[in-house]
Amino acid sequence: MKSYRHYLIFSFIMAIGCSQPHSKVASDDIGEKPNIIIIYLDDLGYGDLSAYGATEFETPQIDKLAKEGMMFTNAYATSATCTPSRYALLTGVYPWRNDDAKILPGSAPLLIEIDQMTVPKMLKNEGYNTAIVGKWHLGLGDGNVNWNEKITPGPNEVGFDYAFIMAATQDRVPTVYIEDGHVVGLDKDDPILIDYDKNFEGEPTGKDNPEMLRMMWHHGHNSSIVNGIPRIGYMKGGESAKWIDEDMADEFLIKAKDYIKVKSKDSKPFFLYYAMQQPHVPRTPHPRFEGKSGMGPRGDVILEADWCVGELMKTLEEEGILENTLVIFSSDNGPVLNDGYYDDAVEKLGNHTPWGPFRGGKYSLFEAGTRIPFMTYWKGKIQPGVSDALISQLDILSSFASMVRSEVKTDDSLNLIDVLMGKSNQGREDLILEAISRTALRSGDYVMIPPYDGPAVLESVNIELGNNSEFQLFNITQDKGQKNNLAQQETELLAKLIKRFEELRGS
Ligand code: NG6
Ligand code: CA
Repeated sequence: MKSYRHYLIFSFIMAIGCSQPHSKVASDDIGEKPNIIIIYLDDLGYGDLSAYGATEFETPQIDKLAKEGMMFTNAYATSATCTPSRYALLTGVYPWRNDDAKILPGSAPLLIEIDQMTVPKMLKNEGYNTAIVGKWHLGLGDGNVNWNEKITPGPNEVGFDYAFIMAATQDRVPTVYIEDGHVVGLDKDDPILIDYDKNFEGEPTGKDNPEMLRMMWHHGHNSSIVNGIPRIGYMKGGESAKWIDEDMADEFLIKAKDYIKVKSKDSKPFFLYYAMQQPHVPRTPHPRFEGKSGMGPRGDVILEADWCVGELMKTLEEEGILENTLVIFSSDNGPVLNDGYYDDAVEKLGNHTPWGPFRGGKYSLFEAGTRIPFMTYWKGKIQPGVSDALISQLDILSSFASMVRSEVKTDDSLNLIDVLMGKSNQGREDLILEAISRTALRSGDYVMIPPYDGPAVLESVNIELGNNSEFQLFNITQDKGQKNNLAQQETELLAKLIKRFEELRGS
């Protein structure tokens, strides 16, 4: 209510005091403080939703957000892997500015500086209650975490009032939930020890004890065994705290729903970052979803995620806050089939194309690495539509800041609130794309990839990385599959884009 009153006073002053017309910004959204939910999937590809063209299964709940909200077709994650994308999403800073923003082990220290601005911090300053439920993967503690005591700094120190997280990924130890800095269900007499270099004496591993496995590793993932699944990193102890993989979707959903139910009765607005684990490996659908996609566990967990989104949206409706909640849906990077386990993702794919019309996938500088599904939904506020405006997850910080009338912005994060609200099609002119520390430029209709050493294909996952000894230039609007390298023929354009790339990269 307070914000609305401010808005009225502001409008009144504008009306009496200014002969100038109002700014072209959609002024009726400025000063609004809706609840905000970011639903963020892990490794979900552009082509993994029926709204984005998947034909081999249906994702009706997520499609509803796309069809009844704004569905973006030129939206990007900041990076083709998780940690850097999540870093940029929360900080509004390009991940390549931070040398440590790479896929982190579960024992890595907190990547975000505690005095750094973040989306939750900015919203908290503007009166929001803030929470994360789900995957963190941005490091915890100071690099020498004792998992048996309070784990700090972490999400609570970078702006989240409430945090229920897994530290890194489903395939990395520690395989436990952490709630506001404390391992959930820990028995102090069975302390957790974590090591990413060497095993603890006498503990079985995926490498030496294949007879104990119910999911076989393909590459990596052959260290400690938890629930019959071999992981990355070594873990000892913490038996009572270990998660059950098949229950993870339900656990996160229950926490997210509980948070919404409590906070919807509060006078403050809330921000919930619901960071789901699907369809990252190991893919472990709840038995309710097993076999449902006919595509093996990868398809099944996408259907599971779709159901979770539906349940979350139902909760908003039941709590009567659907019309007061802005929901953003996206994914942290492009798709991968075999990401280290034999789980039929390749064998049972059939005609499904997780990468949509694009080339590459997770880890790739080609388009499918970072072009992801993205939609904004706000019942009654955002009119259904499709937008081809160029936007990045980087832009969330400055856009939300503008909406809630915070002064916060970063150089990298653009205020595109009108685009997110479907009121303008004026997106970015350009954007730096990143994939495992290599960068490229998207500018207008074009993508320019500078020469990079290294293999053309990451054999273990069978994905083209985008490396080439020559410059690559594609018209990504006409040539979505990046088949036609224009670098030789469009030399002037290439030179212009190289210059722009260097300006943006500051090199
Ligand atoms: C890689 C893992 C992969 C996945 C990825 C992180 C190996 C061989 N591969 O190193 O399975 O965990 O890291 O994925 O260990 S991400 O989506 O969190 O970036
Ligand atoms: Ca990911």
